[in-house]
Amino acid sequence: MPNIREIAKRAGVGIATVSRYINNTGYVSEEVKLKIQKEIDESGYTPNALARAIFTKNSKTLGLMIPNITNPFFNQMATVIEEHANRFGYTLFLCNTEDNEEKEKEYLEVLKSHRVAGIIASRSMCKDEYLNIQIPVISFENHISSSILTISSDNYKGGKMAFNHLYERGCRNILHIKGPKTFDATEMRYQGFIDGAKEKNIEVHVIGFESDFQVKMLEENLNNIINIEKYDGIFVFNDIAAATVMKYLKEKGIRIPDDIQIIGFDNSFICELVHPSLTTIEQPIKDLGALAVEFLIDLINGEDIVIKNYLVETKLIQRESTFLSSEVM
Ligand code: XLF
Repeated sequence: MPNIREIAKRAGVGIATVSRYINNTGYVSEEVKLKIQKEIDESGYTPNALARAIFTKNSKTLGLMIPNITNPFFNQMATVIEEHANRFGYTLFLCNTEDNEEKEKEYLEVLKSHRVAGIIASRSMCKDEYLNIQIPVISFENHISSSILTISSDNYKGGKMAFNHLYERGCRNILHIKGPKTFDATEMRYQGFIDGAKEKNIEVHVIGFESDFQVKMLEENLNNIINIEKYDGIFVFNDIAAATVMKYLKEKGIRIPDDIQIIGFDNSFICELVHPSLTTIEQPIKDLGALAVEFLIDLINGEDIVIKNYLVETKLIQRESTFLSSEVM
């Protein structure tokens, strides 16, 4: 396969002219364009993306660190981000970090070597690695530093909303299954939830899951919950974990919502797929994804944006898992 140097030689022009033509970055006469295109067509030359990145200083690719691609919320979010990035002429490198520090570090090196124009780091487990990076970065959820913009849902308010909903539905014996301590978002949900309970003078019980990977949740966490049947309401830190808890409850013969009402967090597509359908706190996935891409592209373009924590509103979506069966149509 010929390279750009050979194309330039065959067309009788300089490498810079071929680059200007390929990348559309400056004037090339119509006559020269035809000559270059003829050589490209005849030789089967395809410009290498990396070479193009070196020439133009913008590879038009973004790196997306996703912590768990098997979680429906994150696969929906990756789709939104990809679509939105494409609209701006960018393509995506998808890195599934599995909340693993080493994996994320390795991916970061790969993204640097491919000269991505910017990175969206979600739920980062290796914050220090981003501190002196020369590439624009946006963080989703886990706060990295005061010089990196963070986007997340208003998880605190969402957690409080979840408590208030269970309370309004008549639950008084409530369990919160919280997320791992390393997830800023679920720590905020937990805070909001227990503050809501304090305001109503209700004592709630809390247990923690160590990951949001379905198989691990089943194996490592659920069997440790003692006397789950004594609760009448459960708030689970995200939808995928809530679906797992629902399966566990059903296997024990516990009826949802008649015996236990349950609420998740995300409003991912599984809420409508499980039975009964799952009440949840919605994270506006489309807005979050679009915002992350737009802020990142602004940074790449050198625009002056305020670096802070951007919170996006959450909202209660009530479904059958908190309806008493007599109320279900
Ligand atoms: O990191 C949090 C925990 O799980 C994230 O927003 C999610 O809710 C996605 O399911």
